[in-house]
Order: sequence, then structure tokens, then C-alpha cells
Amino acid sequence: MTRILIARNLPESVVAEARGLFDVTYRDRPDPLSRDEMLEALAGYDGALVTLGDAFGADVFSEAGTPRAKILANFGVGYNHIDVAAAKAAGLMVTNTPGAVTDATADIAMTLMLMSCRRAGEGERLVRSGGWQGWHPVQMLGLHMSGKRVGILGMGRIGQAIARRCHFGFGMEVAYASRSEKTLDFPATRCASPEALAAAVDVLVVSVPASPETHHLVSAGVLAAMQPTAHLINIARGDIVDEAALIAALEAGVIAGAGLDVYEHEPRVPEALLALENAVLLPHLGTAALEVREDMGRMAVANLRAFFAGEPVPNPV
Ligand code: 8YV
Repeated sequence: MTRILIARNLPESVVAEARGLFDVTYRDRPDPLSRDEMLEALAGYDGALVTLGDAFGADVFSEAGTPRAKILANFGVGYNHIDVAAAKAAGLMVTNTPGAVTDATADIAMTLMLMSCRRAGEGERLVRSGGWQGWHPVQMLGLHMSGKRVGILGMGRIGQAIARRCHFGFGMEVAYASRSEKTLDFPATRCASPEALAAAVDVLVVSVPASPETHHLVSAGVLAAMQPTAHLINIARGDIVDEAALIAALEAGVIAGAGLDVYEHEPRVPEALLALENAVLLPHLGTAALEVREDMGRMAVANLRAFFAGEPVPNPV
């Protein structure tokens, strides 16, 4: 029977489904695979269901030689922790879970946008500290989102879901920067570069996949192009934003605020960022809802099932 490693704790229904199809070894733990465990996953199993933090770099594949494993089914849409070219060279297919993550991730973008623009994190800390002196007409004034301009950096599935929420829900004007012109069912202006987009909007949302090309795409220069009243939101991957430059921009008032769900070196969040009142910080909650994680798990298992049945795999990357 096909041997599958499930590398991380998952919703029970997903594990049960996988057990119905395969000889499953279930590593019911929250921490990523160690290097030895990655090598064992490649040598001792036909395939593995892996996720964020399981760092299958080129070095792991070269040490593994000719692996037994033929597929890594990633639980998540982002697969920047896997060197896909090296995996393919070692004879492995990589799959992911697009679609299942879209709405939940867009919702977290809106959560961060509202929290950052309306100073909700700061307000909650004020109430909890016992320091709130009572309502007054000019207390904690934030940025009113209705009618403002939102810039989507990366207009893929998640970017479009965010843009739709902004346009239809908040009456915002949408602009975007993307490698290709998109056909959209709502009005949106395409900007020529991240800098041009940054300069044109009140809220800039990072929604591009992580890759060597997008590393530090939101640079000190892009931040400097933003308005001092503007907010940056990142729900993609931490290293797309130059975190040190962001901290400097928030400290100096180059931008008004930031809402982050992801960090350059997760789970490490720099002290300087923790100290900033104008930063809203979430612990990578993008898809953190049971039914979403179940859908992601079902997609990952469906990729494994199709692969071993010799059928076309639904979500190859
Ligand atoms: C996942 C995500 O929950 O799907 C993604 O790429 O960023 C998340 O929301 C997690 O990162 C697993 O990939």
C-alpha cells in the first residue's frame, strides 16, 4: 500500500480521509519537519503532505539522492518553502491548494485594513490598560476607508478577492500592479510599477507570491513613495516587504500604519515592530478557520489520490 507521511497536525476529518486511501504515518505535531525528518520523508515514503516551514531546499533534495517519494502535496497555496525546480529534478511533483484559501485570506486583509486604518489595535490596548479617559470628539481619529483608494500589489485570486471586498463593500477605488493586465468585473486602474501604485493609493495591500523576484519588492523606495497618511497591509509572505525598512518608515512617520499577518523570519517578530503603536500584528491567521483548513486538507489529499491513481493531478505547481 502507498505510504504517505502527514507532516503536521491537521483537522481529524482530513487525517481520516487520508487513512482511508493510504498507509498513513501521522506526525501529529505543530513544529516543522527537521532536516532528518525531511530526508526520512523522501527516503521512506511514496509521498508526503507538507506545509509552511517544512523547508525542502535544494540542499535537502541533493542529500536525498534518488528518493522513494514522488510527490509533495503542500497544504497551503504558498510553496516558497519548497525548491520546486530541485524537487522536479529529483523526480517529485509538487502540488498546492489554491482556491480553498482565497476568501479567508482576503477577510484577514480586510481585518488588518480596518484595524490599521481605524486604530483598533491601539484602541483595544488603551481599554485593556485602564488608561481610557472616555469618548471625546477628536479621540483616536483614523483613516475613513469608504471612498479611499486601495492598491493591490499582485492581482491574483486573493488580490482580486480583496479588491472586490474593497470596491463592493467599501466603495473604494481600486488600483493594482501586476505582471499582466487583468480582465476584471469591477473597475480597476493598472499602475506601471510598485512605486507608481504606492504613490497613488491610501492603502497598499501586498498580495504577490513569494519568489526570488518578489523578495523585498516593497523596498524603502516603495515605502517612501507612499503618502504619510497611507497604510501598508501584508497577507502574503513576510520577505516581500523589507521589514527593517518598514520599521524605519513606521518610526519616522513616512507612512501612517501597517497591518501584518506575516513576517520575514516567522515566528520571530522584531522588538522594534512590537514596540510600535501604529503596527497591527497578527500571527499568520490568513486561513485559520476550521472549514478552510478542512478544505485545504481535502485538496491536498485529492492531489495525492489522483497522483497515485494515475489521474491528472488537480493542482500541480
Ligand atoms: C496557510 C498561507 O495557512 O496558504 C498559504 O499559503 O499562507 C496560509 O494561510 C499556511 O501558510 C500554510 O501554507
